[in-house]
Amino acid sequence: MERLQFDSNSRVIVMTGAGASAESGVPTFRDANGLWEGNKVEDVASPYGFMEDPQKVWNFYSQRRANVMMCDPNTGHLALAELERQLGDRFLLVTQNVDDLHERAGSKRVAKVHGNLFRNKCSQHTTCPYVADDHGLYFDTVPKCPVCGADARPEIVWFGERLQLSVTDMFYSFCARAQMDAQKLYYVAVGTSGAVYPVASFVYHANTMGAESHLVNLEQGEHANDFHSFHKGKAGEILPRLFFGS
Ligand code: BJW
Repeated sequence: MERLQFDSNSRVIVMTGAGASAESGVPTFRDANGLWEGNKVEDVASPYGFMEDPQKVWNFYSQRRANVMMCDPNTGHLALAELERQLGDRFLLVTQNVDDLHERAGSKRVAKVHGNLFRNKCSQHTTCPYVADDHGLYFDTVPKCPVCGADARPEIVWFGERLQLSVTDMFYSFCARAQMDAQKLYYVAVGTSGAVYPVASFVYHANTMGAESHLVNLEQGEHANDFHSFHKGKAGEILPRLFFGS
């Protein structure tokens, strides 16, 4: 595999999915033994599921929190933190992952497009502003919003919910800036099935903006056809070679 040769005119976006955390021990969503196995998606990852059974949803997320707290960043996370140190503001990390492994690896600027497993918000978030960090586990209780008393919920983007504009804007304005500054744009997606929109369509936008696009993934699904190059393998093995040649 040829190393990507970035120079002072390169602008790089890396977008990670669940596969980037798989080698750390965080289950993916759609693989065998994936997270949805045994749970109907709409029962645990939708506003409707939460309304129907908040305790069931909190049990699921408390289990997820407990698991992630026992995991450590892998060599893929570390390579991305190093790339950010080298490229500074010409690098943007977009992640669909709600875990905190990128941050623990040292990544500073992370656009968490699907939210944050370790933050809560109010279930009445369209009218109540409450949002706070929380590493608590709630297997027997549903925590309450301290502002209005409604149920609190994880700050995660569930199906049918809009992604935060301020976060997706980081991606679009980073691409636009490459064009304004006549820089060469790279878009590298890592460990994602491309099953979930709108993030699966980011590669189309990047390609339209002139990016050279790469997918690093364990398996070559249909999503690989959307990219100029496909690199088959584990993120923790491929990323250090792709970025640093070792
Ligand atoms: C490795 C590896 C290793 C393993 N190394 N690789 C357009 C068309 C069709 C549908 C829609 C559309 N636009 C919107 C929709 C609806 C919906 C959607 O996309 N549905 C699809 C199922 C079709 N999208 C939404 O609802 C989104 N909202 C929205 O669009 O709002 C619009 C709106 C407008 C106006 C008003 C209101 C709304 C929200 C999507 C939120 C997704 N959230 C989730 C769940 C969060 C809850 C939780 O975490 O519990 O986020 S879904 C789940 O999938 C999670 C992930 O971030 C996301 C993506 O999964 P990912 O990362 O790709 O994981 P996997 O498991 O699928 O793939 C892992 C890959 O890694 C595999 O390929 C492995 O091979 C590989 N791998 N080990 C490298 N070591």
